[in-house]
Amino acid sequence: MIFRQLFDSESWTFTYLLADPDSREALLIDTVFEKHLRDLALVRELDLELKYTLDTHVHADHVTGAWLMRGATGCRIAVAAASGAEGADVYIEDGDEIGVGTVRVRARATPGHTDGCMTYVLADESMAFTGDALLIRGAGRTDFQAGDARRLFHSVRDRILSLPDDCVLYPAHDYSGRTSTTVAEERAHNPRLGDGKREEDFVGYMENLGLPHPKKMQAAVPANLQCGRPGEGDETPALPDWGPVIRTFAGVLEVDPEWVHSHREDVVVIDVREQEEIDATPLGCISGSLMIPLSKLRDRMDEVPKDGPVVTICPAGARSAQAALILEQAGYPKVANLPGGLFRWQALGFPVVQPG
Ligand SMILES: N[C@@H](CCC(=O)N[C@@H](CS)C(=O)NCC(=O)O)C(=O)O
Ligand SMILES: [Fe+2]
Repeated sequence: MIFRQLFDSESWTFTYLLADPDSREALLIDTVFEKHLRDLALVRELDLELKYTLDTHVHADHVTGAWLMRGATGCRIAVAAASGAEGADVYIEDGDEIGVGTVRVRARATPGHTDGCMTYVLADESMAFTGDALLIRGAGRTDFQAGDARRLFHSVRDRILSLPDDCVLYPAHDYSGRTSTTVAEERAHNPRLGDGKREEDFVGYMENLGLPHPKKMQAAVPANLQCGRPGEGDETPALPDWGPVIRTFAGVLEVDPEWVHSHREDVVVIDVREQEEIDATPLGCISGSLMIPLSKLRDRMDEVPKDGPVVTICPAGARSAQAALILEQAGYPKVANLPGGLFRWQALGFPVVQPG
């Protein structure tokens, strides 16, 4: 199985990518709205076809990226029927199986943090995605969204900690840098829910957490009840629209070389090679390029026009990626790297001239 754990440092949320290496089909558990382009980039770079987004529950602290993902990939949105969310494609009940190719998860209703929480257990019970029912050495709060500490106690004890000892548990959040745990570990060391802790202990613990409500709760819950559909006027993570531009998983904006070739007149090309390098290797350059070595770019930025599209280039497209990042961070609204650089440009049969 292809498996990745992703993290959103704003909401401390984990997103999980699961995919079948043969069919290349994938599902994403608990996507985050603001991380849409990152997750999309990973799916694209791993050459996967996203089939489902799957949310463990109606989150109170962040908006799901499910609606955006469906729009971008045509995937189906899956949520628990008991979540009350509208606009999904698949409504999951306790015991249902969902998956892609050989990667299958079975839903276990684990209410208590919310009344629609699901834990998704991999078919061989080697992994489980517990949402906010079980957190590492903790548990999701039970003071809103129909939360119920007694219910959560039984959900976790009977439906999560009853899994095999070595089942690895992946929560939806961690607030101190921990990433996973196991059933045996939580049974031995969970201070609220581990072996020997009684329901009354747990209820007392949960009634006295004293946590402030999540900052985004007022907006997040209604949005998640619509599977993350943005409201009117809400800002959505979007790619620039001045050309066929993507953002890579590395965070770099890249533009299609063919488009640059056919729109050469509209684009300022910045060649960031150092002079010695140009002298030493007769690679040629794209006609009309502005020659600004990467090492001088920060000092010579006023030579780069701000409004029009700017495309950075170097032999292999690596240092020019850094140049694109520098310009983007400096506020250039239309900048992108030329992936593959001059080598690819020439391999595509596009012309170069000798630098003057
Ligand atoms: N400070 C965070 C609070 C996050 C929060 O309350 N998270 C919920 C999950 S949605 C929880 O159960 N937290 C348990 C804990 O913090 O121990 C925010 O504003 O978003
Ligand atoms: Fe939650």
